[in-house]
This record gives sequence, structure tokens and C-alpha cells, in this order.
Amino acid sequence: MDSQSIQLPYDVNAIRADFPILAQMHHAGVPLVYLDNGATSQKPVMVIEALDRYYREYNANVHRGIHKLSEEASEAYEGARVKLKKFINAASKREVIFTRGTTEGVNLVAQTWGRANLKPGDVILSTQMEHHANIVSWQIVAGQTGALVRYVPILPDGTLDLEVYAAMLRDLPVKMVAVTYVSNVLGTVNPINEMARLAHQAGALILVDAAQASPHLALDVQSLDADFLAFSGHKMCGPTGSGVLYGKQALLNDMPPWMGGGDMISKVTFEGSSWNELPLKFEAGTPLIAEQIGLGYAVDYLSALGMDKVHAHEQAIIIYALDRLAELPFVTVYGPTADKKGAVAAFSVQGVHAHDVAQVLDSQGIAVRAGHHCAQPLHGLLGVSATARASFYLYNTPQEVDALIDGLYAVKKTFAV
Ligand code: C6P
Repeated sequence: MDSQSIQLPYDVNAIRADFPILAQMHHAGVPLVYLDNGATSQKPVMVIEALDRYYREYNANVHRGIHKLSEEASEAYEGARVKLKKFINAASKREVIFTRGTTEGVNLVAQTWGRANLKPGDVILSTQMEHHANIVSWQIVAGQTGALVRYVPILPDGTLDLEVYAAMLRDLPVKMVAVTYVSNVLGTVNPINEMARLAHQAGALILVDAAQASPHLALDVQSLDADFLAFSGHKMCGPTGSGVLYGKQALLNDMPPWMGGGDMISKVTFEGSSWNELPLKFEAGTPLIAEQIGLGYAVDYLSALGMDKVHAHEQAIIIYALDRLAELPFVTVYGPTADKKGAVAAFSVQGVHAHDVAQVLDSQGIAVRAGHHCAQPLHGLLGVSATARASFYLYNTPQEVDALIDGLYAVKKTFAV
């Protein structure tokens, strides 16, 4: 198959025109090929303009001032919450807590639900493919409560061992399953529906790390039956500092607040305080107003394009990318086949450190990430300290896959492998 003959669900060049940064020439004098979307995505002009408009036209604090600007800002901020509610199909906007991103969302649950509910010997069941955010947050609360963190193993093809998962739920006093929807290294898409069903059957809750899912898949928290689900705005066309923690209302109501301060209280006296209603109970202090409004516009952008189309586009790209990478005998790709994964290809080049791979690719105008991608334990299992990673998004083209392959031939030539 050649890149020109690949059928895509939309006119990708029209989409690229929405992202000003993609038009720039790279320092190497060639067009930028941005394949580091797993780290952060680029932003469409409508998100950039939304930020600009907020600061130029209605910058004010929210939920506080009785003046026009503050009312406008509050309306836009709460309007963004409604957009996010719809985007993930939450039952109520009270279940949509604005955070600075996935990391904050997971830590919030660990420090509120976890400290209130975990006791010595309880098990938090994470997996071997988690990002550090979904490991370390639980290790911290385990240290505070005497709970234990255990990990569901992965199979040689890079998928989770669901038989062992079921057995762990049966044999251990699991209180929380903490699992990523999509691995940021292997690309594996985990069967969250089935995992939630098994967790609930065992009397456990499930927290889904959707950092690598929300940019790429249509999310429906009700049909997933997730108890908590966290994601970051900056990976899905939104600003850095934006993000959401979804939680089922009954659980959030029972949880104590995390941070104390303005907006999260109902009444404060010198003797004690009572808490505001959801979601403000978990949004202490001045929030990231422009950022969350911007995320609302990112969601408008994605919804207009259609998450099903985004997914179909990325599937076409990853199928082609894996086919082309398989042509290179000096490259090892990690993770399952395209039908079981998102648009992520982490790989090693025989005899060349990942940082050197990334540097040579950069000299060809291609941006990839190199390192352990905040998944050090997983890299230990893969037997490598670092990998290079190409992660694709809705604006990448099959021709950019060709550029990556040409770049890898340049790596081979540079290091004579
Ligand atoms: N992964 C990557 O290059 P924050 O930093 O809070 O926005 O997202 C954390 C996070 C949590 N879970 C998963 C699965 C992730 O991929 C990430 C972020 C980036 O892979 C930066 S390390």
C-alpha cells in the first residue's frame, strides 16, 4: 500500500489548516512533522482565539463578583462544564470537576476517597502498563493508610492478562482498580467495560486514566460504568492546565474535600467549616478559568469533527505506520496489533539509544518523544531503559508516516546499523 492510496474519513489538509503551528517550517528547513501528540497535542485556532478573547474581553474571577465581567466569565466557565458533561455523557454537570489534568484527578481521588476508605491490607489494583500518575499516587496513599498496591500483569502481546485480573479480584481484598484506558507506550486499549463489570462484581471501584483515550475515542462514562475517570485537556486540542475528573455523584458526595480555600466552602467560622456543593467542593481557589473555557472550545472542535471519524482516521494512520515500520528489520515495535491499539508506536532501533534516534529524527524535522514516557516499570518489563515513540493525532497524514520511515533510514545510516 502506498500513502497516496489510503482512504481517510475527512479532508485532513482542511483540518491541518485549523492548526497554525503545523504550517511552520522546522529549523531543519523542512516542514514540521509533529508526532509527539501523546505528550501534548497542537491547538486549533478556535481554541487559541477563545483564550485571546477571554483575556481581551471578559477577564474576571468566577463565582465571586457581582459585576458584568465576572458574570460573563462565570457563564463561560460553567458553560464549558456543560460541554464537558455532554462530551463524556455524565449524568450531571455536578460530576464534572475541573482539574489541571489527569495527574491532579488521580491524586484527588487517592487523597480523598483513598484516605477516607482504605485501611491496612486493602488492595489497590493497578496494572503493569500504567503511567506513573496511576502508580505513584496510589503508592503515596498506600504509605499513608497501610493499603497495598498490586499490578495486573501484561501478556507478551502487550495486552492485560484478564484471567489473572479476574483471579486477583477474587483472591485479594481489592477496593480500587486503577487502570489506563489506553497505554501511552504500548497503545493497548483496555476493555474498560468488562474490567468495570468484574471490579464491581468483586465489590471494588474502578478509576479510569483516560489521558490517552479522551483525545481519540468517544467517551461515555455511563456505559463504561466508570466510578472515576480522569483526563487532561492539553492532549485533546485544549490548553495546558485544563482537565476533568469525572466521578459518580454519590461517591463524590461522600468524599471529603482535598484542598481548602475559596469557593469550596459553604460556611466558615473560626471553629470549623462546611463544604460547598459539587463540583465546587473540589475546586478550591481561583480555577484555571481561561484554560477550562478553552477546553470547552476544544470539545466543540472535536465534536464537530466527530470522535468516530477521529478514531477512524487514526486507525488508518496506525495500520499504515505499523505496516511500514515492519519493513525495517532494525526496528522493534512494542505493543499489540493495530486492531487492539490506539495511534501510538513506541519502538527501538537496534544498537541506537532512543535519545539519539529522536535527535536524528529532529534533524529531519520530525518530532517524536524519547525516554521512558513516565512508564519506567513498564520499560523495565520490556527490557529497555528507553524507547522512541511516534504518537499520531487527527491532523497527521500517511505522508508523515513516510517521512518517519525515511527518517529512520537516516538513523540507520548515521549509526551504521
Ligand atoms: N503522558 C506522555 O508523553 P498529565 O501530565 O497530568 O497531563 O497526564 C499524565 C498522564 C497520565 N496517564 C497517561 C496514560 C498519560 O499518558 C499521561 C501523560 C504524557 O505520555 C506525558 S508524561
